[in-house]
Amino acid sequence: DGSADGESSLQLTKYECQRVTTLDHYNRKLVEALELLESHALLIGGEQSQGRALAFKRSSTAMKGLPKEIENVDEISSLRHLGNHSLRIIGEILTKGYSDEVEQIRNSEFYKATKLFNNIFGVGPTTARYWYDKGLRTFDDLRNSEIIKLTDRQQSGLDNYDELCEPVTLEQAQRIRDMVQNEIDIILPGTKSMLVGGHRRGKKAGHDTDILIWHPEEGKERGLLTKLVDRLELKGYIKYKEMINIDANTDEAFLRRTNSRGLSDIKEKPGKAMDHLERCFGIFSFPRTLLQLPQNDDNPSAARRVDLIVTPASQWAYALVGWTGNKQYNRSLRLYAWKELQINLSSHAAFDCREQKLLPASTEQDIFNYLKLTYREPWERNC
Ligand code: DCP
Ligand code: MG
Repeated sequence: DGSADGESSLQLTKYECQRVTTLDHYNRKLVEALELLESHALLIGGEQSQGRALAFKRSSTAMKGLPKEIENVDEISSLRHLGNHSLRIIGEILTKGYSDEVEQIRNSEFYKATKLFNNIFGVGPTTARYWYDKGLRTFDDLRNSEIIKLTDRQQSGLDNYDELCEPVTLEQAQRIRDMVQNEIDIILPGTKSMLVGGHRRGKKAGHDTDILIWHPEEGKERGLLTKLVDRLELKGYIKYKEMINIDANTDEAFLRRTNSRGLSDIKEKPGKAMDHLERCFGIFSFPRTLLQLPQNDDNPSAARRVDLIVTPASQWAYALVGWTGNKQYNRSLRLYAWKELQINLSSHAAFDCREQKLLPASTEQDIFNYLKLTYREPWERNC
């Protein structure tokens, strides 16, 4: 950033989206500790803790972005990405191999119980903390509790907990995508689908399978998701599902999101542009053969989390960037776009607020060009 300070100190770009961040990096132990602190801060909750969580996230992504293993805290003390707290933790780990604070949190009753609850599909930090405050600690406590009522989503998450903890390998995700493609080939020939999320970024194992679906001819995708889900349901593949933003792309729905001057919500401040993509997410149940798992006579199928997202063709490139992620990459991309270029970016579109115009894109490369960023491959977006 212009400040050349004689030392051989390490440099990092301001925003994560300006860097290359791959799954492999040099500072695993430090990143693990900072990520634990981030997750702990989120579980504590409240505005202040959320700020601290973001600071830990910024520190951990900085460590992931460094080109070498850090041996001495002086090497990174001039980086503006690291706050005092993070620097102190890093220094401690570098000098004695571990951090007292991190280990204390890791072994605390609060962290263990809330983390366990938070791992259940449908349970966010607020609910995890609420249950902890009510004295609950284990799954048995949840099942036997008379003071709490699980939502259908949480009940389903709890019932399928063990199978949902099994990682979804890339091969399994590809087979699930192939199966979905076969179904949409029957429903509407010409429809396309691809694996997005962590698997597209090169992860060999994910917590779910994210599939983006579209038809090259705008509008043809309408009604598709409902038909697809109906077919999957008939096959017995769906254990629990939630459909959101169904028919979000009908003309009426689009007009409802558009104010009187004809400005849709993306023309406002960033963050206001919600994701209106049609989506079905839930817990699916696949024959073990489909997943190439060893046969189990007691249980012929295995539960997996699946996200099916449908995008109109005109929004495909933006939906692809958004659903490829990762989450922090998106956050930095949107922040950068707004702060540096006054462009409001979402999973649907980008709106240039200076020029007062939408920026149509047909490839990811188009979007990077608009944003004046070097193109990053999906596996370089793992911050
Ligand atoms: N996404 C997002 N914000 C959210 C949820 C999702 O930006 N609140 C985007 C970024 C994610 C992508 O969607 O990378 C897929 O979401 P997942 O939760 O499935 O995350 P990943 O696929 O990246 O990781 P995992 O391997 O845990 O599934
Ligand atoms: Mg995923």
